[in-house]
Amino acid sequence: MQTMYKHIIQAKKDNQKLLAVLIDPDKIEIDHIPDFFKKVHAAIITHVFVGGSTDAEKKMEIVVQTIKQHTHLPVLIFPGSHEQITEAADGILFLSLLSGRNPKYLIEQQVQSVEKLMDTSLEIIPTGYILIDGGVETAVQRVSETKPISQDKSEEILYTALAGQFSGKQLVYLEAGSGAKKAVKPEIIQKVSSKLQIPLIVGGGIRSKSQLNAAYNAGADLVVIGTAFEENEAFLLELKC
Ligand code: 1GP
Repeated sequence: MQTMYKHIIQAKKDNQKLLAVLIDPDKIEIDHIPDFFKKVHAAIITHVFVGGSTDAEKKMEIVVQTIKQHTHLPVLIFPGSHEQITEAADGILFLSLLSGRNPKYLIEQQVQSVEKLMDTSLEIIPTGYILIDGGVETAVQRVSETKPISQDKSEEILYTALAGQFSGKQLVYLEAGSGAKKAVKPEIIQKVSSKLQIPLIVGGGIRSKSQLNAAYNAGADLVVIGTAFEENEAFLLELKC
């Protein structure tokens, strides 16, 4: 049963906007998780995403387990590779990198993850992942060896998102990349959200309340913020419930 996905769909219908904090296991100290989550719970955060392009210290499992001990928010893995999959989470964004033409991230990683996922209790949410130029070379770009789509090519972004929907993805994620200089432009979010029937996630480079609201007003259903919270936890307190 897709409990979390149903909730996202319902939120979209009710125009209730969702906000995920992205936790990169390479960047968080385990001891800091309890304090960090006190701030998360004071803010309007609705989801926790955990993952990164790499998991150099193989901390994914312990990070997810510790987070689960300190929150009742839904925890979804946002994995950079099949090695990051852990049963400790509630669900997984089962990503295909639709903007790229690297078979490794279109299907190979997905096939390699099946052994872990075939008897899983994780909720699997098929997600079309679209990398968009955020003005700097991002980790996703380096690791996936793919090029992002230019923000000038809004038609290509729209067609890629719709190709994802037509091929059965349940979510589309417009990603400017972690630490992007330029977030996905509201005009692009608007163009995609006006045609897309499935929920739209937007992330990468969002650092202020005004950018967050601009993404929501343009039609993002769920926004993901990582770097801005890592660098300035006080930003969580600006987004009070
Ligand atoms: C990256 O979209 C997320 O995968 C979040 O990006 O770290 O720039 O907030 P930031």
